[in-house]
Amino acid sequence: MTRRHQPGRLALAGGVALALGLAGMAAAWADVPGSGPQTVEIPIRYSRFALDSVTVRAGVPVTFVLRNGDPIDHEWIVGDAGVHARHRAGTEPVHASRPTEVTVRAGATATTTVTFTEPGTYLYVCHLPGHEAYGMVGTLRVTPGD
Ligand SMILES: [Cu+2]
Repeated sequence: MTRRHQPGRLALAGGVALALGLAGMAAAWADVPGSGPQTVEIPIRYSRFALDSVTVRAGVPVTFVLRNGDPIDHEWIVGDAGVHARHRAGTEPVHASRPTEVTVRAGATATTTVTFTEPGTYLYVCHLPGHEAYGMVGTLRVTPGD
């Protein structure tokens, strides 16, 4: 069972806190409870992740559908601080070999399925030049599984 929320329709308090935490970004989030496979759609518009907070459970496969509505390429890289430090300094122009590192071409949709095993708070970031600084960042929380 999948429960997805349209941007801006729920949990105003959480959205406000998130907006403050992420420099005023328009906040939208998805909380995907349950133990079956999940799907989360993350639209990309105007060099932002339109869904900028996602909560999933550890041990549950989650398919991320990344829809790039922009006329330029983006990428979706999720991980801990070490992963992002590496990509900030990295030179890989295209990501295709890891489910947690995905290139999303202009106007295209990419999908990837990830099963997170470690509860914690992670970021997903576009590390193309200037995009992170512009605000192309989202938060992924992994809660303990059943
Ligand atoms: Cu980008």
